[in-house]
Amino acid sequence: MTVPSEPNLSLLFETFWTPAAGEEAPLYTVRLTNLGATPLADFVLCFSGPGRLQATAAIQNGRLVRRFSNHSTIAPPDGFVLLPGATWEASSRQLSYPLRHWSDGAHNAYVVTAEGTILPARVLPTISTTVDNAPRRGTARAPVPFNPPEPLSILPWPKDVRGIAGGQVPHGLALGTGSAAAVEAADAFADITARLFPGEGLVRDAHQGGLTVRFAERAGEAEAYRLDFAADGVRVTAATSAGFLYGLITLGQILRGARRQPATFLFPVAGAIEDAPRMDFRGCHLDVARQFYAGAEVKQFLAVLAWNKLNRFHWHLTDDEAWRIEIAAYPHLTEKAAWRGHGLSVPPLLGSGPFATGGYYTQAEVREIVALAGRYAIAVIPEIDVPGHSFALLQALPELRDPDETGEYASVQGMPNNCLNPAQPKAIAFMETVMRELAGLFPAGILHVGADEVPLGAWSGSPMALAMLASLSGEDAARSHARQNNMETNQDGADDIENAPTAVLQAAFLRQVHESVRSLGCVTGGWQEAAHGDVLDKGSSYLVGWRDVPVSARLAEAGYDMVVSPGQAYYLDMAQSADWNEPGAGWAGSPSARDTYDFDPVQGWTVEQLTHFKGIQACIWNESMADRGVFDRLVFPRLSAIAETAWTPWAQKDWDRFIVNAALMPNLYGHWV
Ligand code: TNX
Repeated sequence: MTVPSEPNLSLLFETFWTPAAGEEAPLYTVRLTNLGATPLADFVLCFSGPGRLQATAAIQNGRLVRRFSNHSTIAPPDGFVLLPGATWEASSRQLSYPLRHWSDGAHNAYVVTAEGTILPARVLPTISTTVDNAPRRGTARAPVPFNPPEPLSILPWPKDVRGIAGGQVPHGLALGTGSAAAVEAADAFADITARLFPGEGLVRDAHQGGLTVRFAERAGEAEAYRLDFAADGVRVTAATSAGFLYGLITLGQILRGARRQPATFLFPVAGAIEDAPRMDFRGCHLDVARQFYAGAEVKQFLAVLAWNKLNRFHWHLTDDEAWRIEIAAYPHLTEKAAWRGHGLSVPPLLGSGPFATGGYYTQAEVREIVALAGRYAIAVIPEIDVPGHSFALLQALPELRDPDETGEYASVQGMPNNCLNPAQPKAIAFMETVMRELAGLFPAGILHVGADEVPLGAWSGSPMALAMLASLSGEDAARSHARQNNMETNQDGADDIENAPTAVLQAAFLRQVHESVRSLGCVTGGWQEAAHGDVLDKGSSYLVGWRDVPVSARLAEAGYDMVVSPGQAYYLDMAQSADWNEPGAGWAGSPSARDTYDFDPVQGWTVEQLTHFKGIQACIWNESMADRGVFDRLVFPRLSAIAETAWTPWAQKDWDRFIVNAALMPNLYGHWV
């Protein structure tokens, strides 16, 4: 790879979106301007972002050289020279889906010359030619009124608050000593507050004005706690370090509220809070494959989760776009599949840029993160997303493919041949090894194996898989499946595999993987599609329902333990309104913070179905989270809305109280509106 060596060349890349109007198809226009002093000839232009051209899109004033998922390479008409000051404009009306928000457009672009020199361009946010274009970034905060619905700043709101009377607000909390569990919680609390609110001195000694906090032990529910307020101090009573930590977090929130908004919130000198969570599983998922988050960012995020009393971190470690965890037995994975870049085995995608971009976590770093999460009362659930979503992995380890596979099928994201092969013994052995290494790293003993979005045409050109299918479902099924190969219609969307031969093969794969997870003494997690073929043992597995709202109750009815996370309410990558200038995705809708808060995850569930309800989860997919300002806008305060539904009794939820208290909650990167 050559680094730019043309000091006189400077390029500007702009994109424009004109929505469909009447009979007229939509129009996506890209514009490259030469702001330098040297003419540019004989080049191709590469760009990527969530939105993508169709595989065979026609280009006006140019030609499509290559489309790989959302990475496009186009060339100008033959003989074209981009003179200093001049602009080349090309366009297409054929996209896989219409752009809905500014963040759907290209986020990165570069030129490659005939000699192979890479020239990065400066990229501006995609402009709509029809509506307001001020791209929104940063967390929105409601103003804090003088007369709040409740005079205490707490989120999620506790089960029972009684006899509260306000008094002089202390400057901080002097944490006493107590049992090992209390000391552990006090240390974790000091650590969390130092991370989230550095310099505020929430924890301070008595000689610096800290109010005395005493600890008392009691038997009872692990995550429950009680706070007793008196003029000379506060007593925290709990059964475990998690309970003590949650008591301290409530106390810390009350104190911050009263110090930062003294006209609005009080600090109690009398009264009590008795609290315990509504749900056992209070989760948040983070995709670190599409965008990479360094260990430091993950640790900071864990502190944010703890402050919301969330207790499960679903760590989406692999996807088509990258593999992010060191596996000792397969060093190629992180050498190759953790990086995207021009000419690498995974090209630049989702705006990641021409030069190697990405990263991974070593096992030592994973242990550190898991240990920190444990101190914050958070169990970490790693996900290895298979058999679909495995393009990066298969680029690093092509020997896991069927060597005689021919033809192409593609995923909904336009990824070619991206599935681990159920009939390839090396692929199964790979999974056994990976699961064994993970079981040693993640003490919570829950291993999530994905199983989402396997394309309808998966394995349709693999003789090994077709032979397996013939033996499981007969020759007719194998023949019909083979006809899915090289079908253009596989490109954008065909992933509804229920009752298709594809599901039979996926089930055969999952049966083997689940068996190895069970032999390690671990529980298997999966997305809802893992139910196809009904091969998971329901006593040692759980599913996450995501595609629509009714699916979770349906699968609970079938006996699966369910975590509810419908895209329509809990996918934090969805934009918060349908407006173009709001960032985010839109396939599942555009839930506002209010919509997310008001969503009832078990509405209409029967008593029998409710026995399989484990809890809820926020999902942070991030194809559209081009920068951290977009992350802060999309994730907050909706993360806290989900946290309050997970913790607070339904009858005690109150939007007006919530949105005031949300204004005092931390975000991750400090981007506020
Ligand atoms: C669907 S949710 C996916 C992800 C995408 C997400 C974007 C799920 C199990 N699969 O691969 O990132 O939509 O919203």
